[in-house]
Amino acid sequence: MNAPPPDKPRDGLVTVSHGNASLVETTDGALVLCHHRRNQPRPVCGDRVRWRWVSDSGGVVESIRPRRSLLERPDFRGRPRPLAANVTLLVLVVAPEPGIDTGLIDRYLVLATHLHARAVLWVNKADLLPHPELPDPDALLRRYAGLGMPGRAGSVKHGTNLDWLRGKLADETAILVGHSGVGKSSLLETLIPDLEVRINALSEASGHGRHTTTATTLFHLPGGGQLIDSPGIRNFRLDHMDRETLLAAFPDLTPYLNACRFANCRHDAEPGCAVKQALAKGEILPERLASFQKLLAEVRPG
Ligand SMILES: Nc1nc2c(ncn2[C@@H]2O[C@H](COP(=O)(O)OP(=O)(O)O)[C@@H](O)[C@H]2O)c(=O)[nH]1
Ligand SMILES: [Mg+2]
Ligand SMILES: [Zn+2]
Repeated sequence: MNAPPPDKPRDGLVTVSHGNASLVETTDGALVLCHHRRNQPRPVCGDRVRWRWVSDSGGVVESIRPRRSLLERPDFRGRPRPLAANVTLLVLVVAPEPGIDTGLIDRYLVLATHLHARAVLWVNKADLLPHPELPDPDALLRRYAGLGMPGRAGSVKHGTNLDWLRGKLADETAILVGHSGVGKSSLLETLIPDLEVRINALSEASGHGRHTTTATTLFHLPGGGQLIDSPGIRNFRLDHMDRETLLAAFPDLTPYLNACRFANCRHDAEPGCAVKQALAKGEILPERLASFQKLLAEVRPG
């Protein structure tokens, strides 16, 4: 590739960001290693950037386009560190093995609300259903569909219901999240048949030899849309989110939370507790209330 100097800024998409450089996908679909400017915010996976050539093989990121959203996770000191930008869809993968933790689903629902992103629930390993430790996947899927997180049970192993998921992914910038062992890597390999070829192209373009599978990376889907694979998303806390965001993710509880006799009701043993009454009548689920109270302790007060 020959660069006509002096080069003008061009549009690009950050595929993967290392410490001081990003692999930027050009509008022609080529990958260019672009260094980051010092004293400038660091681009992350999913960022739309302006970049330009500085040599015949490499470039520099000039600026980051305004972000639609920024997904962060805490670093070792608990400070939020940017992980991926412009995510529009969270794909939460759960599975009967290693087991389904509804608290985790509730947590991701809050994250989606915080990002103004859509969310879908993929119950993987449906070939293992019915499962003695999993109550009723249909009830679970109905519950979360009612909360704005539509879902399906399917199997990567048997290829069932994958077209439903492909349909949800088209035109989105999606990120795969969920516990280790649920099948995220298997899903990525199925959704992107030439994954290995693409990973090799990334390694070659970054000049680092092997592409590290621990780096948050964006892949294009054959049916349109982009999928971000991020091993780092596993742990995240809600401390940088606010109470309003949490409430917005619990529309099933909000009608009751302010209806108790005492404004400072802890929904424990106080008389006239609307939440306890709703629980007794089966209008709200104990699991959801437990999630809410746990998450409330984590969010920013106010
Ligand atoms: N029975 C069954 N096993 C699956 C399915 N999808 C993935 N697995 C297996 O689950 C294990 C964990 O999968 P992996 O993709 O590494 O999960 P990850 O940790 O979320 O990336 C592997 O042994 C997979 O072969 C499925 O649909 N059914
Ligand atoms: Mg994996
Ligand atoms: Zn109460």
